[in-house]
Amino acid sequence: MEKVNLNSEETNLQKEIIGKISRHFGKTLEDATPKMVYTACALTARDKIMEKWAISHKEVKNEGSKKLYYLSFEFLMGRLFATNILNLMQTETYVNALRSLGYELSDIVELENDAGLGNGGLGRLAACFIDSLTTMDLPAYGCTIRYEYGLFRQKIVDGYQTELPDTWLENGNAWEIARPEESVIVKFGGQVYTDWNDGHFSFRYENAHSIIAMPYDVPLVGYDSKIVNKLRMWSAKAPDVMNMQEFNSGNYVRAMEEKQLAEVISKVLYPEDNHIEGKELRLKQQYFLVSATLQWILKEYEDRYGYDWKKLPEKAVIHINDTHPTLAIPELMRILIDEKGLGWDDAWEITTKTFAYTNHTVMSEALEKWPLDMFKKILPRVYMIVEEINRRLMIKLQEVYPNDFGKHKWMAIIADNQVFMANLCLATCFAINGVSKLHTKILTSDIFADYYRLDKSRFHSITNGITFRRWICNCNPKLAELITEKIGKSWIKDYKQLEKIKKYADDKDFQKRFADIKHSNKVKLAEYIKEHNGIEVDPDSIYDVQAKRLHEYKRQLMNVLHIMVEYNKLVENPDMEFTPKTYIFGAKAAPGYTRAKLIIKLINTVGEKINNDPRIKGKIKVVFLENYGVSIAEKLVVAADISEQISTAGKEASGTGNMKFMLNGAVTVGTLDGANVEMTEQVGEDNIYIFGLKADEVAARLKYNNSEEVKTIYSTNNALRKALDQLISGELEPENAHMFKDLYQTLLFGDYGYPDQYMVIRDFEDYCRIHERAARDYKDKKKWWHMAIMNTASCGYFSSDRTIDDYNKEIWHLKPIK
Ligand code: 26Q
Repeated sequence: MEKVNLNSEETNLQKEIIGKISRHFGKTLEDATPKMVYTACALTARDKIMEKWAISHKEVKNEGSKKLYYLSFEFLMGRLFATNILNLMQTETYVNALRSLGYELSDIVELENDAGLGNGGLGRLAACFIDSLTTMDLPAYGCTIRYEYGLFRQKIVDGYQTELPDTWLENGNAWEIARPEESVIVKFGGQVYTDWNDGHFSFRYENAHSIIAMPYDVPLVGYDSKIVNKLRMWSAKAPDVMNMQEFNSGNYVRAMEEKQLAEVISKVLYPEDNHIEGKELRLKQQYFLVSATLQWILKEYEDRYGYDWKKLPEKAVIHINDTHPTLAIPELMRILIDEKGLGWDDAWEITTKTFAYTNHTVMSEALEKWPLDMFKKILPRVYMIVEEINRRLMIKLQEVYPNDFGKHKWMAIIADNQVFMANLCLATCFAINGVSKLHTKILTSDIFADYYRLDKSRFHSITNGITFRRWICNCNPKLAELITEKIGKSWIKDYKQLEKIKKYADDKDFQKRFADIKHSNKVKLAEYIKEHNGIEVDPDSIYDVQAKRLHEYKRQLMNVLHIMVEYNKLVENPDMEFTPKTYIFGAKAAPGYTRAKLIIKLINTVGEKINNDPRIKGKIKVVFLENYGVSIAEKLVVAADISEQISTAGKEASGTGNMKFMLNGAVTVGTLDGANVEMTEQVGEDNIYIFGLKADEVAARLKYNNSEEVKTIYSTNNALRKALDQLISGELEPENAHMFKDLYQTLLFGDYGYPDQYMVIRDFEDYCRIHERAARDYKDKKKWWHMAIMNTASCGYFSSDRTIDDYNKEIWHLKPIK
């Protein structure tokens, strides 16, 4: 064991850790496994947070300030230990205490399971928001489901994605505190009876099926902040351990089955993003979360302020993260009317002042709608309320758009035997926002245009952001230190300071140090790749990374086709001028999205072929990293030279991965889509590689069939044609030449006669051109590091602190706790 001189704080921590190992596991330090050491460390950090929490809780209660409830079906938190000790300003203390015990902090943090309770951007955004809110001392609660299994674990077998359950709770969760005493009951199904009592209607609910919602709280610390917020995660429990009637009549299995059926609600996260299937269980999950959360919100309010419900909007703002928690709207109406005795108009006034809604997609297949029959069956009383909201909406629409029935139908909450969740939000919320300038423009000029015309003042554009604490301080500590050395540490909380780094963009010494940090991150990633993929990659090659969900609109397929083109050229001419490249992918595909899974197979097949072809002398390597998630992202963003942000323009609402790479000094190859547009504004056109059709050009092409344009490109672009033909020639998979036929077909002929829906073919030439430019620039080291540094320095605007500041000024109006 290394002899380390500890200060008194470190000595105390060392003792605490040993104490936890002994009291929690009944082991001595010598007998403890590294996982036990991790848990012991986490528990010591938790103690510090709990102490802070007790004080903070009292302060927040005393001040009686307005609170934000951020409802989201996803909170993609990742690991918490490293961020928690960073935010407690204790990282150094842990490094030294652990070293004295014979452990490295950097090894210990790797033993925590990711909390992967989300699919991608939307879930990670919620996690970044809660970090910023807390850091800015704004009182806020995240509200979500405590999925027993988060997003599936991806395993690549023979080049194919396979899915395994994500058993993130297997070793316990050091960060959560169960609160059984705050459990509430959520009711499903049954019948509603209407009574007429004392001059008003009342509603009786019979034969409903009750499920217990039990909360688990995760306390959240901000960076050097005063308050502790929390993430409340609801877990489903059967009302009785088992149905005693069934049990007593000898039907033991049946009794246990019922219990399992109830608990299945919080069992697993749905792995689809940007594509929706109306599954009954998902609807139940939705009602489960919102009903439990609203019961809790109203109880908190009632305990503190009594029955003056009209003041609710002054004390609580409820944010709906995409339409998934929209049922919160009719649920609040239901509770106010049925349980608190308010009339419709009063309840409606309160509801419309309490909810705000963020849209995260314009893709039609991702707009939520529910079959009426299913909705009615599972939520009979809530359905009655939705129907009444819709009835009143239709009366209003007839006034403002007389006899424009097409419009009425488009704006209706109920139409074609379906319930349209976005329209319920649009009809109700006092604020509606898009997540980048371009996205908001598309919302207000296209899919939400009719609502926008009705009342423009409700619409906001608030560009997404990322928390600097995780996405640079934690994952790239050396770069964070270098920045702090030059401009002081205030930039960590004051994003505007970051641009002070611009003056070092051409400084020789700074460039060298910046480049050295990147290089050492690349070496680390190379080791990871060697260990996990068995592939040798060269840290001096260009690391070109595309890491995000696999979706056709994100165009991983265009990336692979381009790699094939480069490879073909090298095979033909092995001695041509070529900067060595390592192409790295990380991507999960929704388990039911066959084409996306086929693209993963293609990446791996092409990779196999290229990585093992001696003719190209290792000048290209292709790596597919298994099980992409928050923790792998942390390793990738710090090591990338080039960040691929190449979605079909108009499709990616914002993107946030783009910002993470930018912050860590990668240069973007991207389309003018989502937040890339604003990244270009911030960093300047010279420091980003923009290519491809613009959103309006794409929209124009999608209006009519473009077979001719696609055909012409196919016949004139020889390199592209060759790569496309390789998909069906059997060259890639000699055993099964038809394997990739679907990809070839969809690009050239389309699913419904519309070829190249995502403009892979039409953007291809420009994409190749921009790549050539980037590779040329990479050789000019002075130029390259200037660009890289400018990216980091221009990223201040994309701090989620700025985003939260915008939300707060425009929508929430929370006051920081003093
Ligand atoms: C809904 C109903 C049923 C099953 C699944 C879903 C579902 C789940 C997740 C629908 C969509 C999602 C996730 C969407 C998402 O992550 N969108 C991304 O949000 C980011 C944050 O705003 C943006 O940056 C991305 O552009 C957007 O794609």
